Amino acid sequence: MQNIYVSINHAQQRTSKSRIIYSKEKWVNYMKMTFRWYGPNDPIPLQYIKQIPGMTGVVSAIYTVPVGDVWPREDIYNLKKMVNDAGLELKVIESVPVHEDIKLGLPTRERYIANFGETIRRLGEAGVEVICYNFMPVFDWTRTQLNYVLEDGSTTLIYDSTQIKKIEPNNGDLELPGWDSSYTKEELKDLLNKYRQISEEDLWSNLEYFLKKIIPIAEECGIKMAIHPDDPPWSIFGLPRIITNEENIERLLKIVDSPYNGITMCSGSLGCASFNDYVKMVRKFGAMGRIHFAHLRNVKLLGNDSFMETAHYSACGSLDMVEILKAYYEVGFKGYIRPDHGRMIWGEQGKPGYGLYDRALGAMYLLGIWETLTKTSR
Ligand code: CS2
Ligand code: MN
Repeated sequence: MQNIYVSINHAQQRTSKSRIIYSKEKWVNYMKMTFRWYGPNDPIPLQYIKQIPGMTGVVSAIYTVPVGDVWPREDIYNLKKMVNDAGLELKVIESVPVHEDIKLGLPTRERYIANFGETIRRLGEAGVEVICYNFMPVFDWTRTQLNYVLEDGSTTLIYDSTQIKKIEPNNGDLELPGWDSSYTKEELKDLLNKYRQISEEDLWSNLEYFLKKIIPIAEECGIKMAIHPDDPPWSIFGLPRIITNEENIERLLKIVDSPYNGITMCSGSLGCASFNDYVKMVRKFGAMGRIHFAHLRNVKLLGNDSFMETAHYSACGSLDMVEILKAYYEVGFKGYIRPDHGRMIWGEQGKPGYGLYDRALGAMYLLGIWETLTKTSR
């Protein structure tokens, strides 16, 4: 009993002396901390996410609809209700997938672009503000191992370029860790063959075609489109990749010069290439008001185009999180932010990169830096 009283008195005293008012401070309104959640099948309960201090919402998607189909209103509202009932917001969707026929520029793209537009409208009706998407042919993020054991016993995702170079995907036999392909061997072979005729410039013109149809709809609905950079930001398996560096992002932004045509600045994706200066890009694109969503995680460059993902803490990787957040702070970033991939720690089992613990640590670390910046800068 006594112990309890002592500790309460102590806490009260400290609070009154330093006048800490936690919830209503200005800095909380600057950027909004979010967490990626994979829907009802995610092993992490929404309530646990809500328990992370400073969490305003989750970033999620409808995972049951085939790529290219319109998202049913009912599914969108069910997801929103689930999230809201847990006291969280659903303002960012990651991702609405872009059908391969759009990236390939096939005549069938008309139908898929129309469907994408309709999904934007429906998400707008549900109060969504930002849609994250990517334009990477066939493969999303690519790694060679998902459970690389670090010295401290935690596990992480790594990319070993020598292993990637040995893979010959064109025979359709490709097995990549984490790549949950819904394609049969024949379909994959066929798809990769179709891309053989697609150069980088072709991919640019297919992206242009898509953006010119989609951005006006996004504008009408008040939804900010935020393209995710390619991960890693270079060509793999001979497939073109274009959202890779500062120059190309600038080119993308000019295709439709609208604030609704923006980017998801992913530090881990852009930062694993030594040719990218992530901080410089945040300052540049942030000042232009074109960053709508920030993914923050650290990576350690291992040389030779290889890298590993690390804890968010600057000392663990090659990126300086304080410099990064300073850049966001100084450009007056008011968008959504999330810790990106984390390691698996404390024996947690789950989706590699998307466990609760290390991402929660990441979120708190990022908020700590942010709070410090708001109280020490002017
Ligand atoms: C990755 C991607 O870095 C990341 O966030 O996990 O899968 C990302 O979610 C998509 O490329 C966005 O469309
Ligand atoms: Mn990312």
